[in-house]
Amino acid sequence: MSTEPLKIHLDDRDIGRSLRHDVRVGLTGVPKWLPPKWFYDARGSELFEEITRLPEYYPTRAERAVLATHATEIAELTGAKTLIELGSGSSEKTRLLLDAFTRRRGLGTFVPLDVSASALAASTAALAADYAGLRVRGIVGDFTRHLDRLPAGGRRLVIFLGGTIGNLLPAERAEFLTRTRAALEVGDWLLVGTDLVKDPAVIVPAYDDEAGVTAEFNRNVLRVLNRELGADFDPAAFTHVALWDPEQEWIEMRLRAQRPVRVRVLDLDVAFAEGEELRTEVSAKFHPEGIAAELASAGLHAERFWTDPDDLFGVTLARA
Ligand code: AVJ
Repeated sequence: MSTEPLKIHLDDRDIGRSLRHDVRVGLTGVPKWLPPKWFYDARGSELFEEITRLPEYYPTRAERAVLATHATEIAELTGAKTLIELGSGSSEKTRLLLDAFTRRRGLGTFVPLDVSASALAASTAALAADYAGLRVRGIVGDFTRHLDRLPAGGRRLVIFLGGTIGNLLPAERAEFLTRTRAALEVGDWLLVGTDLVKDPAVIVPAYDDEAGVTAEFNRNVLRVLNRELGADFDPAAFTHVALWDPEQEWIEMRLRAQRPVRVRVLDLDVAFAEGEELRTEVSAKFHPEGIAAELASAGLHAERFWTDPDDLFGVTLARA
């Protein structure tokens, strides 16, 4: 086993600066909004792990089924020497791929990239202990900003799992894919997981579960603002809303003020009217043809597309 020290492209000062910027822009915007990346402090990451085990939240199980069935094929087709995971989190599903690459031999390095140094330190230590002979080189960074810092050379496979690409708005997604392509060389690969468009009666409960875990996850962003910026949100004054937008084909999560609310944050005095909503997340769903077309516009060629037996979730393997 070997773990190298984390490469830090994002420190607490950068994170603080970008949080303050996002809060200033989002809470003075009409309508109000916040980017979903601020959900994931330690508590938010735990709540998300809990979400992935809920009966209503199908994406994690469906994607795991795809990877379990096709990991060997992915290892063989790509013959990757370096595996790079964007937004790696706990790297749990990644183990299916690492197992397949281990059986095949030839993979030398695993590079998880995540904004959370603590999550990364824990996952790199665990992976290096379990995969003898694998170099684990964690990078603390933001996948929308640090794609130019990926290690060069040696037949690379970049993976972006979980459907997290759906958190980006269409223009951001196009930019992300273009930058990913620019970071790759001809012959390198991208594996991307996308939740698929289906009956909203299946999608909406995944974002509005019976046990209320997603509601707590959603409200957690207010606790992050209270702790990190000294804001005075009362999370109990906001109810969780999950809405399917049939035109955009995405889920929106919002927090709705139950009563008129006034919040002090930074040097702002933010007023919510009763019933006013704060958008906290967009989670886009995809059609197979749309995914291939978006990849192609960025110069990435979809060579395989797999789904789980219930066609809930898609995984695309594309070549640069
Ligand atoms: C981690 C972004 C893939 O959009 O389904 C889960 C986050 N939000 N429940 C998703 C999430 C509400 C999740 N991603």
